[in-house]
Amino acid sequence: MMKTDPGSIPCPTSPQMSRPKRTAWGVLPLAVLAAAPWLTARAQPAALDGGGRRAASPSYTVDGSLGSLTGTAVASAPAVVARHGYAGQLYDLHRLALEAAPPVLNEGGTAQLTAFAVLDDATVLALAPAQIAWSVTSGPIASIGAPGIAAAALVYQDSPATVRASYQSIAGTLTFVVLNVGQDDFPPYAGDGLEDAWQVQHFGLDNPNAAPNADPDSDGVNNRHEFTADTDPADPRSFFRIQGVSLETGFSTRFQSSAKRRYTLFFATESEGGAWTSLPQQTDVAGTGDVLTLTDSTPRPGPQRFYRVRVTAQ
Ligand SMILES: [Ca+2]
Ligand SMILES: [Ca+2]
Ligand SMILES: [Ca+2]
Repeated sequence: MMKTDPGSIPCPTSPQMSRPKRTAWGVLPLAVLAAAPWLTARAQPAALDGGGRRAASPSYTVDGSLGSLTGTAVASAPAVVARHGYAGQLYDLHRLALEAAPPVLNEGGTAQLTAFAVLDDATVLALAPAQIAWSVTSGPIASIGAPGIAAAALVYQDSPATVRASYQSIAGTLTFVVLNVGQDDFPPYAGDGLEDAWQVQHFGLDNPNAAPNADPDSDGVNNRHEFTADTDPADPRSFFRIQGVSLETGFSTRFQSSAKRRYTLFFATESEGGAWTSLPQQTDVAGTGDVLTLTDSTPRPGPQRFYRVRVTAQ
């Protein structure tokens, strides 16, 4: 910085008005401030950031780097937002952000739960699993062990589950889906050959009347056959049967169908114990949920013909 002697300030009434100026006018205001006895502040112009080089003034030096001490850094996995250039940071916890990996969990499987603290300045602080207290709010989560491993229970249908995390004074919840992978593994209906969702639909979660050989509606058709035909096992009027036949164009038969089942028409030209043959155009016909008609329009030899209908799950 250039220094200026206050005694050299030009005076309009001085004879020196005609003499050449010997001081640059650009520094005059600073010289006045330095000399004024009623002011204590002193301006010392200098670069504050040398962009990685040393910046200095008569009173201090600064070693800095624009590249690493400023700005915001963001990482996606794990999700972290950090602001640099501060010796320390004071913040308030705003909320918890929770994640599950994988986000959709198979029944009987496990998922890693993770929590992040979202701060009041929108930055994110990663939290160690041991810092979080986890609990199950609802749904088929059998347990949450350390460090944040959630174990899914067996289910009879795709089911939502909600877990809760707490950290210091804040808490958050996360809801995800537990997928029904096996159709016959849900206790106490596991391994009996009947679809668990069908058993729960008609008998609730734990009912001995749901057993395959039981016939709780006393219509002579047990639950195994009621399930195969997707009829109502609690309604004695509901079971699979042929409702009528017609010989106008070959042979036609009609019956109440289920939209969740498929139907095939077979024929035999001898006795019922003979060889059954399916009709190509009447094989695995999708049910409609209404009355369905299957037809054999081809003339068959012999005095007698026999027909039957097979029903299978989709
Ligand atoms: Ca299941
Ligand atoms: Ca079952
Ligand atoms: Ca029955």
